[in-house]
Amino acid sequence: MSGWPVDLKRRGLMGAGLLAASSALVGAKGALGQGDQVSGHQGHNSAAADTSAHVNAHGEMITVGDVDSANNGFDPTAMLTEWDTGEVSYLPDGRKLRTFQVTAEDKEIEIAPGVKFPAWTFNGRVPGPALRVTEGERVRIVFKNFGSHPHSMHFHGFHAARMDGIPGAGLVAPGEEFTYEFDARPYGCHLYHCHALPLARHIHKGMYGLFVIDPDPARHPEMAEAAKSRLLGTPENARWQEMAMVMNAFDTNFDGENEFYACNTIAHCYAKKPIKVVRSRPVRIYLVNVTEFDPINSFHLHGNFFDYYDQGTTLTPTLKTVDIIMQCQAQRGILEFTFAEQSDHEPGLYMFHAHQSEFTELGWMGMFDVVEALS
Ligand SMILES: [Cu+2]
Repeated sequence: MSGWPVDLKRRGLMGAGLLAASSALVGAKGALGQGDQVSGHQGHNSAAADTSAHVNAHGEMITVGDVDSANNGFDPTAMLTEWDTGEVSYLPDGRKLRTFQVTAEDKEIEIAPGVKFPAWTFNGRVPGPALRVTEGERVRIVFKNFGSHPHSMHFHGFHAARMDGIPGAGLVAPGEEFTYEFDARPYGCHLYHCHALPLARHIHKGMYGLFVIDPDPARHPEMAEAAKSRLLGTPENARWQEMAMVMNAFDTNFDGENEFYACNTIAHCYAKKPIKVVRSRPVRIYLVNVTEFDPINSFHLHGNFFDYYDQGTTLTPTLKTVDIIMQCQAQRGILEFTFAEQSDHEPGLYMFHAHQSEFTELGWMGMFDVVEALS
């Protein structure tokens, strides 16, 4: 931290409105509240006027301009529904084996318009691929380190000590590879991350991702319907609008404090491009917090309430009818809600964000665009 001018610290940056021109943060009022902030939304007639007013009201909080997703090689909107289910084969005992290929590589990414971050990535993206398997399957991850530092994959779940991804148990030197293997248990919403030292730096650089284990309905006959609704590929699951969200943040000047916050890496991405939600279909969010340097993060939904499954390891909610949950680092869970049941849920924009206001202003805020049907 020492050696950095105080104005480059995030609070000085926000308070003084500095760097408005050279970085992406909005400090100058003249640049704010423009209708083209939501240019992708102009065709949405019923909410267009409201949208403009809403953005005007909040415009001073959001970044100006667009991140080049093509150059990054990943798009936060696509990321919401991109599940990596690996390659399926069968073991001699007939059990399903899912094999994943994961690489580590150094890669500069753009996290806010014009703001580059020297990330360490899994499969070239931050967060890494959202790996999804079914309870009881064998999971095999072939991990190759093309990066400049030793890295690993540490999975939250049941596994042997030698598969732990800590130094001495699957830490991989540059140019080397290691195969992690274990059974997928327990079902839930988990994560994986690099466990190389120093830990905070390796995680903060971008080495993490969702690891979802769907429940096997045959193992939960008393809750088979709930289990089927969670199992990717079933008709019961297909009616849900499922999304993968990773709350993260970036310390762009390496002073041990975050300058930008986001859900799926890009500051304010879902504020500028609201997430379409069909009103008649329920929503399920797999959410994990991997924010380093701040003890907690949170998710708050406007105009609605949700049920929450802490860690996703139960088929009944651990919290019912709440509109905010908080997660410490590595905590995760499943949110379920619908806009179909309340008559006052007309189509339109419903904000979601961290309820740490500073995180919101620095990038962790988005919108659901509730529509009657996809156009
Ligand atoms: Cu690492």
